[in-house]
Amino acid sequence: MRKTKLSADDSGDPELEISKPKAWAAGLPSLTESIPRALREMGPERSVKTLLAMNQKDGFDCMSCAWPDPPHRKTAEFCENGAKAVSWEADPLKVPDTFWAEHSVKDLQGRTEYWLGQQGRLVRPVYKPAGKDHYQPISWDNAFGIIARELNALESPDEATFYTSGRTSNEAAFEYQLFARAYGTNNLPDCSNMCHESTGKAMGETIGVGKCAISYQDFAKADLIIIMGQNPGTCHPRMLTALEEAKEAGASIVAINPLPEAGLINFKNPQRPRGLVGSGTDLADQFLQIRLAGDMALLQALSKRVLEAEAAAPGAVLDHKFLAEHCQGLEELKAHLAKLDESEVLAATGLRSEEIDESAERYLRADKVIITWAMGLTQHKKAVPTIREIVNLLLLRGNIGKPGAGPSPIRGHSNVQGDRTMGIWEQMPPAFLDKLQQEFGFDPPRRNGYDAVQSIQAMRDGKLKVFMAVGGNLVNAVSDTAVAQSAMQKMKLSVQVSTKLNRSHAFTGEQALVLPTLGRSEIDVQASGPQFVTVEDTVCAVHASAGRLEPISDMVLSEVAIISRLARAVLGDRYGIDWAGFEANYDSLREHIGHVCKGCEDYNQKVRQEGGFVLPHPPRDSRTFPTSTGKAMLTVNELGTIEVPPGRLLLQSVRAHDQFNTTIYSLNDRYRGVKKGRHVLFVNPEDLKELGIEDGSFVDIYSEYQDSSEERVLRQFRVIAYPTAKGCVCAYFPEANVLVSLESTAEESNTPVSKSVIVRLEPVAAPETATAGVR
Ligand SMILES: Nc1nc2c(c(=O)[nH]1)N[C@H]1C(S)=C(S)[C@@H](COP(=O)(O)OP(=O)(O)OC[C@H]3O[C@@H](n4cnc5c(=O)[nH]c(N)nc54)[C@H](O)[C@@H]3O)O[C@H]1N2
Ligand SMILES: Nc1nc2c(c(=O)[nH]1)N[C@H]1C(S)=C(S)[C@@H](COP(=O)(O)OP(=O)(O)OC[C@H]3O[C@@H](n4cnc5c(=O)[nH]c(N)nc54)[C@H](O)[C@@H]3O)O[C@H]1N2
Ligand code: SF4
Ligand SMILES: [Mo]
Repeated sequence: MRKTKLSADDSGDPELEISKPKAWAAGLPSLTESIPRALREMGPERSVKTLLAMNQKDGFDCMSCAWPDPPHRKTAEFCENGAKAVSWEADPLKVPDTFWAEHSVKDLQGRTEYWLGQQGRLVRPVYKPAGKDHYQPISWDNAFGIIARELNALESPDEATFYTSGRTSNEAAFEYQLFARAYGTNNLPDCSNMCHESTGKAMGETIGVGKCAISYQDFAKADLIIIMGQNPGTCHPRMLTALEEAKEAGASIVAINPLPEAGLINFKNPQRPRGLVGSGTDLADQFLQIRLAGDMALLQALSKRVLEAEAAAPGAVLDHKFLAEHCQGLEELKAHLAKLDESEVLAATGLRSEEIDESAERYLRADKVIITWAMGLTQHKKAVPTIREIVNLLLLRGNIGKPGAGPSPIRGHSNVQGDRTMGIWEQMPPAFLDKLQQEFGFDPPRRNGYDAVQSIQAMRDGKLKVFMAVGGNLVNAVSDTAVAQSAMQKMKLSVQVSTKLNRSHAFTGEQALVLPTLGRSEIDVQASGPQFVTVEDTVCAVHASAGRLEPISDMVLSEVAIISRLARAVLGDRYGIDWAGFEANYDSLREHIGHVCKGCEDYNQKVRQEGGFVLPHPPRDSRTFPTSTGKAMLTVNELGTIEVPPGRLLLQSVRAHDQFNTTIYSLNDRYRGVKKGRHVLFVNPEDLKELGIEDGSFVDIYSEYQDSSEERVLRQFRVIAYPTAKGCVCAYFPEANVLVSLESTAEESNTPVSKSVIVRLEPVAAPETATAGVR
């Protein structure tokens, strides 16, 4: 059967092909790409069963991104990347039992993510004993016994850390945080620490809720949608449908990005006949090609222009009633922005004054404005103040808590937002911990735990001994890959609950366990019968999800079952929590969720309503702002710009079209014109000329993080002349993580600064395996 197995080391990208980047996204190629892939990977029966059930009211939630489902579903309610995600998960190929004897851990270390993912589904628990270099099959009971032995031997529960990736269901997430806290620690890092943490921090402080303040229907009601630091064509493809509908209803769109991303410019809707063959919809009315990390300056400049317009026509520009009733901090903001230096803005953004004027005019002409954003804003040193500036700009004209308006962070993983609602956070507020105490009768630990970066630092520094992860691939997703790998290798025990192999299974503690789990596409039957789980999307809509496929193997357990059995092994009957009851019937978990989690009252009943329910959001629903002052806060943020020394460039890392985070579906990035290779660096042609580097040649990329003596380098990357903003280069995540110092994190949110790394390029000879790779 199928499966092109690439060699372990595909550096040099021997078959690399480069073509012109695309101006448009989706359309026919998205169907011709996704359907054959599904058929090839899953076969016809599984393809029909999965694709037609995906995102349907009685089906399962797409496991890829957190984009919401429209109120009225079509028969095929998925995009190309949703199809890739389910094809990857519902792969009928199994990692054979013989695999573990054939491949040592050392051997796995030499394999790429792509190769590891191609080996098929994990179907039995495996254990790597101390001093051995091979995993070997083990029974579930013995696996839980080992975890219990190691956890119960620790001097303090704070010597263990419990990571979650955002695919985990609400039920499993609630149970997992309950287990960690009953065991005695708040060490609950998650992928959100590396993702929208900056958003949560900025919005929590300024409007009182760290989540998106609009509903799906608001897109079609907006006059203006500003898309900042986001690549929806690849990362939230069905958002393009919502944007197309908004345009048809009269909205204009401004896109702000250093890269002219395909979907931002034009969209050919694969769900409509004319989208398949025609020229599609021009999406962005204005494209601002901003420099990396220039957004804070731009947002301040926009707010300043709004305030100047008000000064020129007093009473006609600001939403005075809203500001007076609901906000505070206007005078301070005015005084601060009056001092804003336009030349600093132009230097930081790389934009012309007229471009900023035009955006400001668009903002002033619109009564209802939505601003969306993703990793292009959250993974910078000044991410939190930048997002506070989004809030400033919106508040000035009352663009929140009314139809068609509001701040709209677009989440990444399909249930990353739900996991937080369920209590996966190293710093859950006291109100949540009090509820937990009332519900379960034990006093949860109150001291904040470690986040993702702090966990790796604590491992490196010998403060942690056990690492456990429900999903994800922390070693390869976090910054400073080499540091993360060796930090993990200091653990006494590492445990990964996973569907497929990844590099976190290759960099392990002294002892290691890999526990195979069901995916979302699979039927989950427990003692009380078939179960469903629940998830929350980026617009706070919660709904049920039930798989359609027979499980890959009867050896595999659901995440809820794994956590339940683990808790029983580790805690016995401590606090009298009915872990076995949770596993038998997920309703019992949902009963507790209803009592503990904010907005989840009557959870069992509400998630059974058709289409689920939407969580309350006071700023969105009633312009109530649960901040420390009870008002929405306009804030003063000191502009911080990055000084890039001469001859140096600013590097960001992005996702290719054929990947989901560290999962690599193929080595192609269709929209950017790259095929069969990932070791590439996109550079502005003028920068190449200034540096005397040729398009198609090879460079070593050195990161120049000031406070560090360590050398961080990516070797032999091929340079591609590309229309990125001047001075700004781009490579792929996760490869580029090697360049991000663990200590380089965003102020206030501690998110790795993956989108602005100062780098130096050094020309080198082509690797022996490289071919011309020409256009
Ligand atoms: N197919 C697919 N879908 C995904 C994922 C995936 O890997 N693959 N991952 C999921 C996850 S977890 C997440 S968090 C989301 C991520 O969704 P995105 O944030 O859209 O993904 P990135 O590839 O990180 O792209 C960042 C975008 O921001 C731009 N950018 C970078 N720096 C700046 C800046 O300083 N200013 C501005 N204005 N723009 C900037 C980049 O050019 C790029 O277009 O996608 C989710 N969906
Ligand atoms: N340089 C750089 N670094 C980044 C980013 C960046 O833009 N640039 N982005 C950051 C962001 S936004 C994020 S969200 C993180 C992502 O960090 P993670 O969430 O840790 O990484 P993923 O690659 O999404 O995890 C993939 C693994 O999850 C497992 N898995 C898949 N489905 C399931 C399931 O249903 N159950 C279980 N138990 N396991 C499953 C599979 O084994 C798979 O290999 O990376 C961050 N790192
Ligand atoms: S937009 Fe996101 S959630 Fe929707 S089908 Fe595509 S990948 Fe899945
Ligand atoms: Mo993310």
